[in-house]
Amino acid sequence: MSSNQCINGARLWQSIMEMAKIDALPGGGCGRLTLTDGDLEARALFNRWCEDAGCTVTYDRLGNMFARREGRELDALPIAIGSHLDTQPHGGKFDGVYGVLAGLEVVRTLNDLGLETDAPIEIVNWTNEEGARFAPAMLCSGVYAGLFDLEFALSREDADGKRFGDELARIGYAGSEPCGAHRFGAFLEAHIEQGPVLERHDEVIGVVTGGQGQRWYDVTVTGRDAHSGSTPMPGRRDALVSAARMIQEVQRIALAYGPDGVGTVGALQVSPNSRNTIPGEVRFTIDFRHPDDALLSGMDNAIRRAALEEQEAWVALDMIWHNPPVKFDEVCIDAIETAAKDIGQPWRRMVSGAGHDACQLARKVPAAMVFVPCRDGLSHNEGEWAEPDHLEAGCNVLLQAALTLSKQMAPVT
Ligand code: HGY
Ligand code: MN
Ligand code: MN
Repeated sequence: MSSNQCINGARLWQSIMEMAKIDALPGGGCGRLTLTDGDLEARALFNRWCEDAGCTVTYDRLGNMFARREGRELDALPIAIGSHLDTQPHGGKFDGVYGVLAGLEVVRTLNDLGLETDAPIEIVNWTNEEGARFAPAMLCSGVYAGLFDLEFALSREDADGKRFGDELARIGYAGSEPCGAHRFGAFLEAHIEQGPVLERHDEVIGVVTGGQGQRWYDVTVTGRDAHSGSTPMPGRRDALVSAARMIQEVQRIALAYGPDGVGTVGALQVSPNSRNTIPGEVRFTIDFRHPDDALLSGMDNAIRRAALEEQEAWVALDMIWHNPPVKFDEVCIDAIETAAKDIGQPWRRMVSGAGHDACQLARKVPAAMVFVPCRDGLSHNEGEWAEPDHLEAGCNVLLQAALTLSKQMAPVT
C-alpha cells in the first residue's frame, strides 16, 4: 500500500461519534430502529455528508440509499461499499454504522488524494438490516438480492401492527427505482466482528469468507387462561410452563450442536400477563444458527420434535426465515486479504457468526467483508466498543481492496 494512500482515522472516528448522537441512549449506545424519526435523521446526515463529498445520492423502492462517486469508466459497474444505519433497541455505536461511514471515508480520502478510480464507487445504506422492528433481518438487501419479494417486505408489521410500507412512506423514503435494479460490480462491507475471535488472538483484520446459516421462528404456545388459585395443578394447560420447557430445549439443542451451533430466544410475550391468571398464550422467537446447513436442519428437526412432544399446551412453530450459509467471492476475498497483508496488521480468514447485508448481496453480486475486533466480542449491547486504530486499519483495507477491484471492473459490454 503506498504510504500516502491512507484514510483519515480521526475524521472517520469523528463521523461515527457524530452519527452516534442520533437516538443516543444513557448507557452509551444507540436505539435507532429502522424507519423511525431517528432513522430519518441519520439518513439526512448521511445524505448531507455524501453530497458534501461530491456524491449523487439516490434511493430505491425500499429506501436503500446509494451515494455515487463517478469513475473514469462511466460504463463500468460500480464498486459498492456499505452496511446499515439502523440499530438494535439497545444497540452500539459501531454495528452497521462503521461500514457505511468507512465507505464515506474511502470517498473522502479519494477526494483528498485527487484520485479518480476506474470504476465508480457507491456507498450504500441498506434499509432494515437489523430485523429488530420488522423481521426478518437483512430484509431490504434480501429483496435487492431476490431473496424476498417487494410485497413481502412492504407487508411486514412491527409489534404495534405498523406496516413497513406505511412507515417507509411516512419518512419519505419510498423511492421509485425498483429494488434490485441498481447494479454493482462488487460489494464490500466493513464491520466489527461482534464476536471474540480477533481479540482473543490479538489480530486486527478478519478476512471474512462467508456467513453462517440461520433459521428464525415465531412460536405460539396455546393453553387455557384459568384462575391461579382455584385451578388444581393436574389438568392445567399452562402455556408459560410449556414455553419454559421449549426454551430449555432451544438451549439444549444449541449446546448439543456446539461448538458452532447457537440458539437464542430473544423476545417473549405472555398473555394475559396477569399474576393471578394461568397464562393461556405465550409467543416467543427462536434464532438458530450454524455454519453447516445440514446440521442447521438437524437443529430444526430437534425443535419440531420437542414441539410435538409437549403435552401441557399446544406448540405451533412458524419458521419465518431460512437463510442458508453463504460463501463470499474469492476475488473479493483475495483483494481484502492482499490489502490486509499490505497494511502489515495481523489477520485471519474467518466465517461470520452474525448476519450482514453482504451475506444477502453475495447471492447476486461478488461480495466479501472485512472485520475489525470489538471489545470482549460484545455487540447488540450499549457497551459495544471498537478501538479507533482498528477501525482505521479496517478502513485502509477497504480502500485498498476497492482500488484493486475498481481496476478489475471491465466496462459493461
Ligand atoms: O441478526 C444478525 O446477525 C444481524 O445483526 N442482523
Ligand atoms: Mn450489522
Ligand atoms: Mn446487528
